[in-house]
Amino acid sequence: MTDESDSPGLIGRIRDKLIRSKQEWAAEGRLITGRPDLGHVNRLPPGQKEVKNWPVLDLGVQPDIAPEKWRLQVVGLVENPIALTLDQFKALPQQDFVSDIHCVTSWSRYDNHWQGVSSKALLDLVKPKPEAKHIVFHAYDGYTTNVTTRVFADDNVLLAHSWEGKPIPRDHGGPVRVIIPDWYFWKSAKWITRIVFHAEDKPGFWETRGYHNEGDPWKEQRYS
Ligand SMILES: Nc1nc2c(c(=O)[nH]1)N[C@H]1C(S)=C(S)[C@@H](COP(=O)(O)O)O[C@H]1N2
Ligand SMILES: [Mo]
Repeated sequence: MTDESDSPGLIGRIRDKLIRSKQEWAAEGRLITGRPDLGHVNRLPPGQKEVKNWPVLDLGVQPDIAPEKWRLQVVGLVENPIALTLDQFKALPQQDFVSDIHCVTSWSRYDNHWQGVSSKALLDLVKPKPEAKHIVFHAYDGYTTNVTTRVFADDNVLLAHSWEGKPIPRDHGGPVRVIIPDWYFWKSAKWITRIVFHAEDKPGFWETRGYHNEGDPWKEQRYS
């Protein structure tokens, strides 16, 4: 198996201190303004600041996946489970996307140009069964995060391999990462390797550590 997400020791190597401080933020309700912007009147969601750079945030393990070793499995409650190589992934219909990033730690970055495979194209390929209402993303660093199949099916969701015309660098989740612009960025798994469809919701890494189960920036769904 090329999937190292289940190998022992990965979670043990992650930055315990960073995780603890983020959990403290959650416990304190840090950054909550109490003024949600349900009508999306402002481009910048409440409590956010625009940045021009692109900060790196992860658990401190940045897997180095050789392109020929990379695999994407899309499995679980689907009619056609698949396991793709990077070449096969890049042979799927490609699309360009532009979207803003909103990280729960308060930075937002406008107008990111992505290229990759739309979630719709993937869904057409695997054909989720009617009961497959929930998805868990599994990454090469052991990270997981959950979304509903409905959110994944949104028009602006993709599996991206390029940003601003260049391959997504390793620290930002290359060779391939998820992009879900309508949710805080912790839902956008870097180093994606497995997408599993479930009947039941299965909260992921941050969702079981004090973060909100959804994550709408305009509703300030930062913490649970
Ligand atoms: N595999 C993986 N994906 C991840 C994370 C992670 O630790 N591992 N961190 C999440 C969080 S909390 C954020 S804010 C974004 C950061 O992405 P960036 O480093 O490209 O800005 O990745 C998300 N996806
Ligand atoms: Mo984050």
